[in-house]
Amino acid sequence: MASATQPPGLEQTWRWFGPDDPVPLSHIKMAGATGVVSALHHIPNGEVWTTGEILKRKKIIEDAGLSWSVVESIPVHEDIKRRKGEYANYINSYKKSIKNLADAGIDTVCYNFMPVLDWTRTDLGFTLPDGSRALRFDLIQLAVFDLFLLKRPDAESDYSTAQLDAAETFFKSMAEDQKEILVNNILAGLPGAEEGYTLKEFQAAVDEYNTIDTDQLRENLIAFLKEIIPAATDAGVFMAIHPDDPPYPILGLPRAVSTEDDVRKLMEAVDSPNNGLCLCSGSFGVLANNDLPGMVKRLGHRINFIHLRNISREGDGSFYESDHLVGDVNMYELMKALLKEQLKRIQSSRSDFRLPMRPDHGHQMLNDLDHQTNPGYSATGRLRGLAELRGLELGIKQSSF
Ligand code: CS2
Ligand code: MN
Repeated sequence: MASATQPPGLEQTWRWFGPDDPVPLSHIKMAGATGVVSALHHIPNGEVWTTGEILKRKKIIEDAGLSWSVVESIPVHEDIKRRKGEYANYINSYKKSIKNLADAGIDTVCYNFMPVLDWTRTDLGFTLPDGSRALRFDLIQLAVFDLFLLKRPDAESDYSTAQLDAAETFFKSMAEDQKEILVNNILAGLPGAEEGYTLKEFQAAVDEYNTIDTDQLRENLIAFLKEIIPAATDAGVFMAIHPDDPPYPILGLPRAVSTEDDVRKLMEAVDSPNNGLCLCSGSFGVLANNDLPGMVKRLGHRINFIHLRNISREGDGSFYESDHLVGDVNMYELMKALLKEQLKRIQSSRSDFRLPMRPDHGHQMLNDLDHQTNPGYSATGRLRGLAELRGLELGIKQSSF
């Protein structure tokens, strides 16, 4: 129970990709999550999510004894990000989807504003010393893709001489099937990304950003916020923007949500609690300058959704996804700051204190290794992550509040 001195704890949620997800709702229930994070992936990007489709998904989730806590994500059409073409129509559709979700009783929507690609990894089966498998992002492998497989014009200028040399050596050592796997990992390998591309289509999509730099992308994002946040506020929906992953420009594409300063600019541009952040510790954590507990202290009142996972930085922007409590993100300080934020909300009578959190990705371990899993979205690996985070939370609540 919430009291004046102890927070109830973050709402424990779990991402479910819908009826085709190899992890069924019954297992999510056994993992102890109460909320489900889901999206209507079958609806093409840009189309309105109808009340009928929303209610259908909601019923499936509720019949399993769970609640549809957060929508992740309503994808933002490339035309909106570039503010070209049919962007005005797509924004209208976006507003209608928000309204339809609100009418169905769903009040939190996550989204991102990364050009062309959602999150990016180069290795989807990086074996850790204990035999479990993790996701990894290797900047040299990204350079190999960029320079020798995509052959992006002028790509050389984005890398140092040492990186160019390392990429060339690596490329020469690769067998044909490894090249294919790398292309597939980057262009089509990850769940939640709504777009899939061939190399040619991908280059064409990247070219569309030739004239859009960081400032222009930020302007386009703010223009989008100025239209959707009033609609979300009217509907009572809390929007949560997910940071860039990785949090720096790749493949010549601009980035607008990588640092605390980026977030502050967005929060100030449209100053409303409905214009909020999805605090993804694994995405922000890749930059050592992103002080996550400090970000919660300073921007906590605008956090509408939380992704908790850890990473190990490998220098040069490369990293792998480490165990939830072990890595470069200080999960203890972060959890403590989040619980303090929750307590603050309760004490100031804010109604939005549930603070939904999900273990964001997990390793493939134990029986995951013999099952089909969506990369990052294993059952046992995430179960371990959630269980560890739950224990950490309990320990903090019992000792420091
Ligand atoms: C990824 C993304 O790291 C992550 O959370 O799984 O798919 C992310 O959920 C989306 O970019 C949010 O819009
Ligand atoms: Mn995330």
